[in-house]
Amino acid sequence: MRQFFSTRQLAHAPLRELHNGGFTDYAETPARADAIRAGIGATEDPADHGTAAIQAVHTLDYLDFLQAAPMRWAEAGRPGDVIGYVWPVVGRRPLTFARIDAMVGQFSFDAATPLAATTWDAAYWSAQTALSALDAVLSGDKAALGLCRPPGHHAGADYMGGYCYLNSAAIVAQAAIDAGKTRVAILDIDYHHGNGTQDIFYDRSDVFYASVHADPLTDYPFYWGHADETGEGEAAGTTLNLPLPQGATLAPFRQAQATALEAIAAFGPDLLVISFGADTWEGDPISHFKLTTADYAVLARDIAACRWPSVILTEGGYAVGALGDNVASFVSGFQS
Ligand code: SP5
Ligand code: ZN
Repeated sequence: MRQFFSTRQLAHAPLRELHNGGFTDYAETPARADAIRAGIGATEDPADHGTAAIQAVHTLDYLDFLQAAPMRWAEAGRPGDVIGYVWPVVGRRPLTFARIDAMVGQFSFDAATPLAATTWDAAYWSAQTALSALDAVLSGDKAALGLCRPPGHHAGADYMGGYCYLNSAAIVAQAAIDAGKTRVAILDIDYHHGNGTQDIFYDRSDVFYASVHADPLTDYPFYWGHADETGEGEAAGTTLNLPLPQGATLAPFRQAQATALEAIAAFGPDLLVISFGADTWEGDPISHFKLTTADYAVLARDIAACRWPSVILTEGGYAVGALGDNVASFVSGFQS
């Protein structure tokens, strides 16, 4: 399987995040990418596809914000990374602000996603990595892997959150549609619900979004990923959320994934995008499922058996010491 990664993705390295009432060490570290590379072996540098595919998913205002906010933060005399403290929960209006604190609230949904001067380039190359994996599949490969770090599935069209800035899975799904695919499915098996991906395609009947994740009543991102969210308008029925309780092992996870795969089969995709997070692993420091390293090969075999051309993109997974083995297990299952 061809595997893509750019070392430019490593420069994004926030130190602290606001969590549970205080600052704590940032969990989404560059060391995660090094660990995955050590586990999966050689990767190819992605090609530079430019910004068109990114702009097909994200708004220009948001992309300008991601690039300019760190400079505005510094101009305001602030130390460290851009981080918000106020959010427009009552209703988001298209207001234009000069003050950085208002801007960051407008373009984010949490305080756990710091933005640094190095973030844009790293997120840009994470998206290019995803697009290069798509290229490999569009040119005939059965599957390809994009080592997407920073991850993407929490980022919406005009907001960052959950360590995510550019939504690589959505960018790939949209690029596949723009390349002539008519029906694309996204299977999201990160521990957390991919609220950004769901939001981007919630009213789109040509993209099916299915996710197995921790019940948002107990786990981040709390406000999205509930079972009654199923899509809207002509897209009703093209979103499928399968929340599981904390402590879930392979058996319930595999069963939920089978339910997702059946629904995707009924949809009839000509391409599958997999948002793969290894934060479902039993030792993950911020998550509460109980999958083992060997379980990832089982899950991957079940998906590969469906025989859809597949673009695999990495999302979360914070047990750095096991992350390489966990991603390698998933890749090995896909190929066996
Ligand atoms: C892509 C992804 O898996 N994003 C997950 C974002 C979850 N953020 C909320 C939980 C933050 C916990 N941070 C603990 C840091 C400990 N040093
Ligand atoms: Zn996650």
